Amino acid sequence: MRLARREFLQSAGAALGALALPSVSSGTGPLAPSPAGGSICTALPALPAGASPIELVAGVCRQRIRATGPETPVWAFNGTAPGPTLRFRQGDTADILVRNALPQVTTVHWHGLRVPNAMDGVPHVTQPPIAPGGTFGYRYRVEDAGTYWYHPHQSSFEQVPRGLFGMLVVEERKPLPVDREVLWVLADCKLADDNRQVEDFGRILDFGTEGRHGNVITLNGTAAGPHRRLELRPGERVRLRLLNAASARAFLVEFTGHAPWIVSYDGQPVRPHPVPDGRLLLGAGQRTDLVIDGTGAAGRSFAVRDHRRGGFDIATIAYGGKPVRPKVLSRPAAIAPNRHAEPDLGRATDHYLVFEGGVKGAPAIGKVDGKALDIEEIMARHGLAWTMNYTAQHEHAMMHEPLFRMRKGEHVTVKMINNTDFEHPMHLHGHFFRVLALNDVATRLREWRDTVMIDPRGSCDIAFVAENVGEWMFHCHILDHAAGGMMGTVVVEG
Ligand SMILES: [Cu+2]
Repeated sequence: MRLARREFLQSAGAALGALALPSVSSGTGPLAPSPAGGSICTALPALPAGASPIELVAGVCRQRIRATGPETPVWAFNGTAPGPTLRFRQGDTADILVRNALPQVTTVHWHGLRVPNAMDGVPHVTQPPIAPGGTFGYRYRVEDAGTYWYHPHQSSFEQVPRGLFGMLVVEERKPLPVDREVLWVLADCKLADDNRQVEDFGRILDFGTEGRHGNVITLNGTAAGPHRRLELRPGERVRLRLLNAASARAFLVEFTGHAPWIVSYDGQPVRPHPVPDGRLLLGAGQRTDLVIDGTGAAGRSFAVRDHRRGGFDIATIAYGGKPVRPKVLSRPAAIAPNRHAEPDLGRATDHYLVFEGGVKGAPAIGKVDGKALDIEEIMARHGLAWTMNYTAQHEHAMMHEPLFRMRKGEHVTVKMINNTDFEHPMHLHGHFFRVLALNDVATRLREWRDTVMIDPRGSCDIAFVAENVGEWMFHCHILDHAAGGMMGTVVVEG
């Protein structure tokens, strides 16, 4: 049924928007482009809200990123970067038609969602890439509530920083009681003086170091800075859904003057707890939901600061208006968890992943296409810079040998050992895992995640039950590292 529908969607082409399709229970459809005139799409029409299927068009547009000077050419979904926020309720069916109006092939991956393998959006592994002018229909049940995002998995080191990313929110059946919800997508882009994007994607220098960093931090698609204001009323409680969509950069965010509660990591609820040391580490691809209480008085303002950029103020929390309530609320209740099979460590199969390489790396040997080479040769001959379990693989190579195989229902631990001088946010598709230990120190909350930051020369222990059948990517979410060899797969056999 699903396949037949997908084939139909793929063949339906341009006339599809006019056809009466069975409605899906998705919430809000695509949002209209920004009314401020900041985003002008030269190629794509705006789409009506509530359309079914939701249509996502990846195309070439212009967007105001810096406040002054010309607009910036970007690649974006439906004419805005970030693309429209897709909202669903838990249990909905997502029915999304992706149309490729880019000059390159593409795909869309639904980061974090436990979708059937064929819907995962990985070129050559789960689907053929979508050709320019082509379409692909994604349809899956949205099982997990939380904060997710979508982005291409094709040449993601170029397509994501050009602007192809958006947030995907799945509302809980019983939402967390707050006065208001705020969505922040942090990212960066690399702009020249004339505001054009610097098109230096795919440099081995970036692949082999910390990845390609932009020179402009963006918040919801335009330049971040103290002029970006989050207006709060005294006593107000907001839920901030925070996503790092940068292709390489990590953020270390402090909400000065405030004590936010962390209520979920990567969409998975945790016992509400204060931000450790007051600074929230958000690696590439990660999300954190915060509950922020308006503890300030009217007229006060506070910086939201990124300490990874030497104290750069991303935004300002500014107070005004009448108090919402006389006294600030106490610790929020925990959000109901998503369904997770609990890994039993006593009967788990143990696996390991060792990462080596990088330009400052110790001498490392790895295999490329079956031949053992040292890392300098791997860089010079193959344009790759990293190994996973002593193998460097080209992105989405057809000949991928999986890192390891599991049977459906198998309980699994994975020890990741980072023998490099760089941090790596490691992302597993199709599953969430418990983070058991970082650098051999047990985590307090054993939180569920889909992307975990591993320190330079550090390690991480995770556990999960292999529930979702298929071949799944396990890769670094510094997208230049993924393209530079840190891109493997694991297989769950049915
Ligand atoms: Cu990495």
